[in-house]
Amino acid sequence: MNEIGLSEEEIFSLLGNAKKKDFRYQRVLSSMCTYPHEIAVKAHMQFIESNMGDFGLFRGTHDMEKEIILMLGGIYGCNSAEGYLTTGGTESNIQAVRAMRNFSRDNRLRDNGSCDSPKARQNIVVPASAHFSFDKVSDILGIEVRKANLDHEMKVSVKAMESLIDEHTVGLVAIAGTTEFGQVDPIEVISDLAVSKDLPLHIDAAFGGFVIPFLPGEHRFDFSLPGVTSIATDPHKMGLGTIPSGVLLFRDFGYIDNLRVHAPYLTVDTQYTLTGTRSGAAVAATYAVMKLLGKEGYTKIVSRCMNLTRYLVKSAKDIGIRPVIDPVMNVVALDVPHPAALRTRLSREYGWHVSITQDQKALRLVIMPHLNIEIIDMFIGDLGKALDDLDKSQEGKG
Ligand code: 0PR
Repeated sequence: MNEIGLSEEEIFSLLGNAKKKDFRYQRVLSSMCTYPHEIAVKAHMQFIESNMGDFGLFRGTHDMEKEIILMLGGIYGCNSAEGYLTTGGTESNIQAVRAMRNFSRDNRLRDNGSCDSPKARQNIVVPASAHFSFDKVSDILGIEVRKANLDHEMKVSVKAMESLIDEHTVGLVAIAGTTEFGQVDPIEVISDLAVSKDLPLHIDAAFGGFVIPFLPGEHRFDFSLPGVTSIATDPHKMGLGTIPSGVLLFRDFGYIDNLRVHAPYLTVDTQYTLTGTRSGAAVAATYAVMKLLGKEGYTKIVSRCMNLTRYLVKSAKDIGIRPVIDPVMNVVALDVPHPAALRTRLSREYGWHVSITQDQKALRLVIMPHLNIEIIDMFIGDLGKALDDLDKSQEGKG
């Protein structure tokens, strides 16, 4: 650390240099984040000091948080949903599984009069397409994460899920908007399975939560299905809020109450969150952008992203590349030869940031609001060139 403080001018020069090294989103097709909406930035700044970890001190911010939960509960089919703002999908998933685990522990306590851990490890059953945050869940909570196979459309096979359930299963997870394919699992059927097995069902809608409700077709994924007990959705992805902002919603207080800890020093004496200190700025940002856009505004944004996605898929088909599945939302996996090499070439030679699927078999693109037709045209042009380059280098090898 420097002995004496620098001048503001020197600081801004340092910040400017750091900023120059950061990529601009315009050439990024690998990210589920984007520029936050202008109003979200303004609101964030206005509430920059607000701490939701001690919300008794920040009642106005807390009222906004409650209203976000009410608004999202409203579009997710449950006006009485409970919840709070997290740092994103990872925290929401950890907390949702922690609630399931505690729910099952409390049930055992009630049933057996003892909460001794069962000899076998507890488990949850998730789709094989689950985000890697569930591997963190497993590590942190010491729970086995059983991964059920996908079908040819990259949706989880409900039969496979059912076959993995046993007496040590504490809950199920389904995904509304998978990280790699943007696919929605057959959540209606999984909800029935959860009800029949008397297990809680968490929906990871970190990406899809701000997309699916604004798509024309109907993909049922929310509390309107009786088995769904919790939902994770991220304003800092398609919600156009600021980073970090996720939302975790529970069907009712009975579930969130499984996360209660006594908080003796605070203005409120219980806490349900994972982190203590929490950003009130992200609450204000989410509230502001949701109020400003309303359903109409989000529908326009989603519809623009879907048009761009369809345009990208058509342009890719024109150069002989097909998507692994027809896109359901604005995430596309393209079936290309040598995806890993292509990704490197696109980045090194052409300055594009794209990703590949876990199995390394497809190029993965996320069509976020920072993209437009001109950018997609440029990208497809460079993709064609990069494929030709690769063809030539393969021929050279042959
Ligand atoms: N659940 C799903 C379905 C996700 O896609 C993600 C993140 C998460 C949970 C975890 O969310 P947080 O990262 O907010 O905790 N999906 C993206 C991914 O891992 C996140 C991302 C965003 C990655 C921007 C890169 C990037 O530039 O691919």
